[in-house]
Amino acid sequence: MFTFLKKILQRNRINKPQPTDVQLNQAAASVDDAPAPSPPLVYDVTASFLSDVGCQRQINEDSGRYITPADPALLSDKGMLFVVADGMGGHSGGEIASRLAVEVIPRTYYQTSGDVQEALQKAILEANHAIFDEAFKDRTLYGMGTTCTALVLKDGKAFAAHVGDSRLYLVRNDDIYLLTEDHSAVMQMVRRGLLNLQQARHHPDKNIILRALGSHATVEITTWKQPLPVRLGDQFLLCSDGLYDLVEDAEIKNILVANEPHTACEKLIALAKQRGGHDNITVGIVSLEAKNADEPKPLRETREAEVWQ
Ligand SMILES: [Mn+2]
Repeated sequence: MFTFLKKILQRNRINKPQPTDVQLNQAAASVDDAPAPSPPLVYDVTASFLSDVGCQRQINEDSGRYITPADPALLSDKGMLFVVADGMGGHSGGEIASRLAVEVIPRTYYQTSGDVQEALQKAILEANHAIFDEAFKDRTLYGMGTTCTALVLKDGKAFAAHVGDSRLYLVRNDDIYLLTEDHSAVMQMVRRGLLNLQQARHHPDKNIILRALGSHATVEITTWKQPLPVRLGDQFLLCSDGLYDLVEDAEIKNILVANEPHTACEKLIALAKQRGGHDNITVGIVSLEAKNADEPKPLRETREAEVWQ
């Protein structure tokens, strides 16, 4: 395993002592010692996204979406995009903010040529503007915002960007790794040594986030300086806090390892609801499998996340 990758994964491995100041973009600082994959990694991607209102809320303010361009040239140029957004704000603000995020980010991303990470960053900034402008036009929506966690898979590499407390995990070789660090008040207290991770999990302020898309004219986006090389068998999970508040990382891992993506999404949501489902729950699972050369899979159409209740 490449040294830099080992460092990322060890630093972010769940159930190991975790440094609380993990910045994946720093951990992934050098790929100089990484040989080019030869032959290139060939894989099929199976993805499933489900979003559920939960047991206590009246409306679902989460949104999730994944896109595999039907145009082979666009797929080759920009890869596949996966995004989860968890909206907040009065009236229907949260719902509108998260929906705008999952509309504007893919549209802008696929219209922006060039570097993947730059295009992703531009797309998220564009979503920030769109949400902020919408709130400016309709004062009942003032202050609405959304989290955003986005993943791109292209040429055997994963690129990510996030704002807020939605998360990206990786399940690899029967381990689970948290690849994002929540932009939340409790995680800041953990970094400062005021709370441990277990206390943070149950803290009354655990839902206070420090950054959101659309609530201000500008936003600071966390991205990786280097992409993460993927492996066959890797499974990525994007989720809103409605899942990880109620389901432990080890449980998430066990469900992903034992089930294909759609079933795993259903089981994760069912488990969160069984435990109270106090928030909306959105889960997206992206699984990289060996390509079956005899049965080429048709390219998938763009699909909205399904609502499963
Ligand atoms: Mn939430």
